[in-house]
Amino acid sequence: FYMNSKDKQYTVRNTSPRSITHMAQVSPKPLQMVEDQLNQWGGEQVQLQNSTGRRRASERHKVMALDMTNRPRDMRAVGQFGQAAVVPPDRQEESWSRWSEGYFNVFLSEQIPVDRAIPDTRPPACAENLVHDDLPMTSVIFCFMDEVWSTLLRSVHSVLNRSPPHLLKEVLLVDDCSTKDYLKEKLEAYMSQFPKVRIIRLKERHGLIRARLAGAAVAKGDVLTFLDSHIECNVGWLEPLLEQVYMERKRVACPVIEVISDKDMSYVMVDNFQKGIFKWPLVFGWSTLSQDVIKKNNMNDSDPIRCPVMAGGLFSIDKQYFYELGTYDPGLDVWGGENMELSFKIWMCGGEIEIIPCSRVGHIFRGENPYKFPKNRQKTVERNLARVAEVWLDEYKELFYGHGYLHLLDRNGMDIGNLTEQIQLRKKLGCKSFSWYLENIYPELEAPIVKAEGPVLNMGIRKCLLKSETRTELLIQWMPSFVLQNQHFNYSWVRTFRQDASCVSPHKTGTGVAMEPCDNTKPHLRWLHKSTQVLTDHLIAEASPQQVCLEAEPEGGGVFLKACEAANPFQKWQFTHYYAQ
Ligand code: UD2
Ligand code: MN
Repeated sequence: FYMNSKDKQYTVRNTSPRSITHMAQVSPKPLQMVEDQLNQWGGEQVQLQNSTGRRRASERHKVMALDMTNRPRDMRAVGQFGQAAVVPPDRQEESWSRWSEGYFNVFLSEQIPVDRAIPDTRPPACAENLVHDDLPMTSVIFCFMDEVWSTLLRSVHSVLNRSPPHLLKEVLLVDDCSTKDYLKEKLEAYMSQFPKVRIIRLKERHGLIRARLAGAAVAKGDVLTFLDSHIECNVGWLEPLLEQVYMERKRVACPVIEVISDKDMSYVMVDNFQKGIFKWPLVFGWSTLSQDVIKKNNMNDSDPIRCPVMAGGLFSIDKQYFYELGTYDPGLDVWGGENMELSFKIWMCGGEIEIIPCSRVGHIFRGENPYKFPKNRQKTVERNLARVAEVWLDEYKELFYGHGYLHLLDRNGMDIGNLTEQIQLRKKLGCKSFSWYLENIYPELEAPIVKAEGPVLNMGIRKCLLKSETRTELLIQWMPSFVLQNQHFNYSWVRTFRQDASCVSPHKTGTGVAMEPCDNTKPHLRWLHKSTQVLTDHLIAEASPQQVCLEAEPEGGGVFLKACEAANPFQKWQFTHYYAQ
């Protein structure tokens, strides 16, 4: 259902560096037609309809028009129109027993038509938007490992049925070495009905990341569109993605990811104005734009939203640009972290990531991965994230390690692989720094580079620490009226206690303390320190077998290590500034 309205005169936005012919409307939603169709279908299932056949313009946003691209074959089928499906009482047990086949309600998924209609959840303005009629064609790439048959089919049908044929080059099904018989035996036969579908069988398990690369390598479209294999594309999902990529080839366009309930398979519309973000230690999440931002930028619910990071699964990218960027780091294993890697790479190397509210795709979010990790899942994701941190985060990688991944720094038993190529690629592309990224793309993120800094006051003697210029020992000195450079210390996220590149280290023998070159991989350089702006606490040498603490000599000018005593004020220290707990 793709309308090319030749009878209208369109003013063309003059922002495109490319030539423009004329424009076409994105899967329009002529209301009268929706209503006629609804009235013709009738039935109590269609609760979204307005049977009067007329409605005021102000009511329009309340109405979710039904997907007209795909007139349901069976109006009364379970789950039709994206509604919740119910397991009959006598099939409950069966339904539960099949949950772990995909970690969602596999039983219900099987009852639902593979080409069901879903409500058109786009903001009303979307149907009136124009797109160029010479948009590039895309290859849609699905990678899957043991995907449930019914959801895989529904994913493919939603693409075939709701993509304008002239924009869909092909659908690539990259089978990442599935073990299920139905995927081996039936898939070719089923898909042979659809000339645009190609199946690629990987001989060994590649993992999601390298499977995507295998798909990209054989893709014939000018744009690559990656999708998870348990999704449903909504009406008009493709045109706005391609339009954005076409307008700016370094723009990576993501649809709004809506929710297909894992329990009842209903299609759930998500809130508007959400963007992809991360929190430390590189955990993906969503954040709703504040009213201030929306007002200040005069934003409508259909305007693209700039995202610091993408969720990972669903996006369109210019194929040549993807290769210019060096694709994904091929050293990433199986699953996880690749969305961070690609996001940082895109922003820091001159591109941009946007969520396009006019493009909407439902996705089944699952509580567990229905496939095995060749190694352990936790270790795989950690390793991937450490690669990303080492290549892209500059000095901010300490925040990543400090928020729960300190054990990765010691590198005992954890080989994160060779990074030379990735680091060279970053240089070759002339990418900006991570601090540029934080300042310009993700200013809301709290990312103090150290936990605490400034002169360090001892609570017993009320003097500050000083790094001697001539000796390796630390000394204690009266706080002068001006702050000496060698009184300025940092307490870092990786728990080193340092001045520039010198770290405070417990002497290997005796009770003294000395400075030595910082090295984050050395556990003996770590200190536990829990002070805040108002509370003071100890500095505990973390690697010492007995708890030893830094203590100021009550009389002299030195410091030494002694067994920790909770109430001893000479063991309590306070930095001048604290940035985080
Ligand atoms: C999210 C992303 C997913 C990916 C992942 C982090 C969305 C909606 N999904 O997790 O695309 O970015 O975060 O890496 O943003 N698969 C393989 N081989 C494997 C493992 C998985 O082909 O070894 C397939 C799998 O069948 C599925 C896709 O990769 O189609 C994504 O896996 P997922 O659905 O388990 O990931 P998800 O949605 O939890
Ligand atoms: Mn998924």
